[in-house]
Amino acid sequence: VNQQGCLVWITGLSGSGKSTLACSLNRELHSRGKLSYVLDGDNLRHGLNKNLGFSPEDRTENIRRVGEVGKLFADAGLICIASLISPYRKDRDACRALMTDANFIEAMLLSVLMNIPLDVCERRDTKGLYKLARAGKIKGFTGIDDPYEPPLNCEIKIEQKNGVCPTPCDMAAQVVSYLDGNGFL
Ligand code: GGZ
Repeated sequence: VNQQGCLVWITGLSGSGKSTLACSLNRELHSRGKLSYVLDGDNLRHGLNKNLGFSPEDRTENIRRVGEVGKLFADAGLICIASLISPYRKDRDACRALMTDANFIEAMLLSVLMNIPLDVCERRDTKGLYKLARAGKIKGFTGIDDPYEPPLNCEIKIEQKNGVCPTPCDMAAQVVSYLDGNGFL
């Protein structure tokens, strides 16, 4: 593989479009002949992380594990795309620190913030989870009764323009353009 690995870390609220971006980016990279792989928080919770819930401690452990796995993929030269709410700044910072001392190749973590307002995510409510959280049937739901701390130092921000969310294609293009401009493609 003639490719510099990296870990693209997508953070944001439930329903902000993280998985959609991850999937679209993965497809775009494949079409360019690049090796990439998606680590999706929600999916990993059925396997690697199935013993974890949503307490602050469990979220921290969830993010730590995905960070470690992502580091391995990046060390192997892949563009690894991690898609997790990862609501706490300290947990994301720990992943970034982990990557800094990756020793095989100079792997890097790029943080992507899905900067989509809570009311937009809540209106989408694709899985009906916000409704359950508002009704008190899910406790500790991110954005409702558990905090989301946006990154202060992200490389890429995905945002609405004139109240319209970018398409999956546009979001992927924004990340691809960053990767291209920084020697990862
Ligand atoms: C947030 C929750 C919760 C609580 C279940 N808070 O939108 P989804 O449904 O499909 O994705 C969310 C997923 C979050 O998993 P992560 O591994 O990304 O979270 S974290 O990074 O915080 O560890 C959501 C669903 O699980 N979900 N309960 N209480 N999201």
